[in-house]
Amino acid sequence: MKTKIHQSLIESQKEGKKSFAVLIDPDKVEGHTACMRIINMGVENKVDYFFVGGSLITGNNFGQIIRLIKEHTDIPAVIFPGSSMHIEPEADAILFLSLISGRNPDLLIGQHVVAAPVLKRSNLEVIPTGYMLVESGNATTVSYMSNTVPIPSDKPSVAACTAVAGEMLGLGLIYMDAGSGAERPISSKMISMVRKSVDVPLIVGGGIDNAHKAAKAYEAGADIIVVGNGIERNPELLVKVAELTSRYNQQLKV
Ligand code: 1GP
Repeated sequence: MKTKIHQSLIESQKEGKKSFAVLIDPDKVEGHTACMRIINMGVENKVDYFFVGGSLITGNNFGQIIRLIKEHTDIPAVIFPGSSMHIEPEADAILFLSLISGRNPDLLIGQHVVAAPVLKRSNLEVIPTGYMLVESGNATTVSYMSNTVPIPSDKPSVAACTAVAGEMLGLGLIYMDAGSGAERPISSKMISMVRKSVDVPLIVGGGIDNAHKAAKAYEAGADIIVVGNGIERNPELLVKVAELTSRYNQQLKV
């Protein structure tokens, strides 16, 4: 089984290096030009990953976005799936998300059984990921679509125990998500408690719509941050978060 991207995330974490993933939600980029704009900005600013996906995809441009990324960049295209329907063999990897904050068996194991034979035949790197939704003020698409109750934002110990259980089950990444367009990103306290509780790389996303929030997530212990909605509204945010990430990583060299 391929482990290249996962291994690289583990190496980066060991070195204290931060990574920046730009989330492209296929329903939110309209047309080739808009998509290429984000891809080109990602290349110019050396983002680490493109995540592609969302909890609900209504259009048919998912595969096309992955192909554009593959044709124009060496930046890995990582599928962030909402269901077993969201598999595109041309991508580099897929986050094989188990929604461990919820108690919906379909998203803990059901969709995975359906996806398994397709993934087995593909050349995709499958990265087992403990996916944790955290309450963020408003009801997000993912909280509604997943039919689960997110972890209360003021219960960092619940988040920490959930992450530890995920790690004990062998999941190789933890992804804490406040949901796309979240009113409030995940608190520093919760990120920091989860960071101290597990050894696997930690992804944080949802509601990071300015560089200050991105910095707070990094400082609290996120190894990878994911920004989608904020970049769709203001593409310059991609430049700012890339600069921030690069500054963090430069400090490691001195
Ligand atoms: C959502 O974590 C991602 O699942 C990114 O969230 O779109 O709010 O940046 P935003």
